[in-house]
Amino acid sequence: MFKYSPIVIFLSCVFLTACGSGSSSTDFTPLPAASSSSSSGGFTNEKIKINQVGYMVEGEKIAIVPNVGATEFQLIATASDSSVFTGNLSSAMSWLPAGPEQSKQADFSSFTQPGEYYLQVEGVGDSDTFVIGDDVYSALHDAVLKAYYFNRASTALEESYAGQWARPAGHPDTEVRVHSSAASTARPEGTIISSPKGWYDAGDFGKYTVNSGISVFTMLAAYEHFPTFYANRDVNIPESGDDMPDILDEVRWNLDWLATMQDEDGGVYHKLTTLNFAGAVMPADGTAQRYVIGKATAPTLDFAAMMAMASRIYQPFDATAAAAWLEQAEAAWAWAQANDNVSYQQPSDVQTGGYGDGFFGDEFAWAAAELFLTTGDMSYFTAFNERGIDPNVPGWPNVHALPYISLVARGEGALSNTELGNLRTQLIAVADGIVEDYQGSAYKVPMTNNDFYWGSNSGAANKGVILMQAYRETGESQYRDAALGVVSYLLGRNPTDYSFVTGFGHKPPMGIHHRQSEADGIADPVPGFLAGGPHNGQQDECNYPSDYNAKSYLDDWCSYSTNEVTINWNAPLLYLLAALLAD
Ligand code: G3I
Ligand code: 9MR
Repeated sequence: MFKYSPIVIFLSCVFLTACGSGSSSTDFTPLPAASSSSSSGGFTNEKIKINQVGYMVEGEKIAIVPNVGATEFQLIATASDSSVFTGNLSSAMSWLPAGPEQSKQADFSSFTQPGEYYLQVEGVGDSDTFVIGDDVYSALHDAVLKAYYFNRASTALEESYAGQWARPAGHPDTEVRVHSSAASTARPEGTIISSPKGWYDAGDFGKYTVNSGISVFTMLAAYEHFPTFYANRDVNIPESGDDMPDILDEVRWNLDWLATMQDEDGGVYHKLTTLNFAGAVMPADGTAQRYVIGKATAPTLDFAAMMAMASRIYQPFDATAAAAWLEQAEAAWAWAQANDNVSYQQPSDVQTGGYGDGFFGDEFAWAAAELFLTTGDMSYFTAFNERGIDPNVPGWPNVHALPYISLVARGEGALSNTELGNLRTQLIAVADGIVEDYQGSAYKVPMTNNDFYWGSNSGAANKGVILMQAYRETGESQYRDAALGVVSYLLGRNPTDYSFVTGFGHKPPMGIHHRQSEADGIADPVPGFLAGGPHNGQQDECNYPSDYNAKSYLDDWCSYSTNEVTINWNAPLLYLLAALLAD
């Protein structure tokens, strides 16, 4: 704990107009904490941690006040500069991922008047201003969806859609070579195939089938669960105004590419990339030869699941594509039955992303469930059951929960009440564990020290997706509150003080590991992307401000382990925001 002088702060609040303005007033010099070993989240950076984008009217509204002696907080309306709510701070708590710091919670959940506010606590500067309102995540949701447009391969981004981030087309991918690792009798090494469109995976220009799997699932689930929310949602992409919702137009860009990734025997290529990562160049300048690389069980099953799911969802809009995709899904399923244990091995001449996985039970279960829901063929449900897969928090190599989410959402009528009830109970049990972690955490986020791995922010967001399944099923507010906690964590209520989405919040990431954003000469990165987030792996060997998991984050191009962006990290945030907004 640091020492401070309440009198100095009180006087400065009386005499300085800035004190009540919502901007930070730091007219005192707190003494450094004896126990803090780090400058990140240290005293040069101490402030009240809020959701910088804002809070929804109903549900949890909490800010975190680190290292403070005060016991009370005030909520101040910016318009009148007067206090509208006084609350007690919680007792001081520590959170293992944030190191020895002690923080208190300022809980103003019961205050439900929309407007603009800031928080005041004696001994720390005022918080930044924030909004309380029901539409507070609407623009954010749309930007998170629009980010996929910014990562489209094989097309120019026109100014009318991309604004200052307009750019020439990159990677036509009409002359892609079959790598030796992907060769077959029908398509020997060196065969040229056309495999255009799709999204760049991340800050690199690769297109990876496995990582598309969970991304496409999560986006299509958002549409399948909240069709009304998406019906007239215009995010200003070239297809806006056609007869399909924009989210389906956007995902279609990737599905059209995926449909070209299947070999003639039904097996599916693992990825389409160059042999090495490009430098920090614009897409149009990444001109090295591209290859389809590897053919394996995981990409083939992910493909079967995605195409089966897409087939039922696009059926009302494009019956021809829907039929073709289902045929492709079934061919992929058949290939995987005959090749059920082929793991991807990175060839020695290839350096691009691995996305390797050695366990396929969850991918089998997921593909089986999607094929069942699309065809009604019970043998697929039997195949799902035979795998004996239990749900858990999803990630790209771990799709155990995906079949549960689809079956619970869509299984009514096709499954007995007992079958559905069992699936539902298992999914809710995962959410219950997440709620427990949320309630016990000083930052009110369901993240334990073990959850901080490469892409930790997506782990948090995926917990939010699971929580919203339980909320949809039960209507119990504890699940929604914990999901709101995840959103607040990602948007600034965290030890780094960053709102982790580009373009949103008072302190968003500016140096994401994203080639276009690094190379385009524009100060602001492409908006709407969720940064990977803190963890102490530090694989890129950049200079991090702290080794504590929740503080080991660097907003710099150098940090590809914490500050890259990818399609599978944006997707759970998109789902989470859609679920909250559609409620
Ligand atoms: O599987 C182990 C697990 O058993 C263990 O408990 C856990 C603890 O750290 O680690 C798990 O392995 C991690 C693996 O991801 C699976 O989650 C590795 O430590 C971690 O280093 C690995 O990170 C992956 C990273 O590539 C490096 O391979 C990220 O998940 C993955 O998102 C990222 O993907 C890259 C693509 O290759 C290329 N495109 C950009 C993309 C994002 O950075
Ligand atoms: O830029 C690459 C990023 O997209 C990947 O996620 C990351 C891990 O595979 O690798 C990055 O490329 C780095 C390479 O691995 C090592 N040299 C520095 C590259 C980034 O500048």
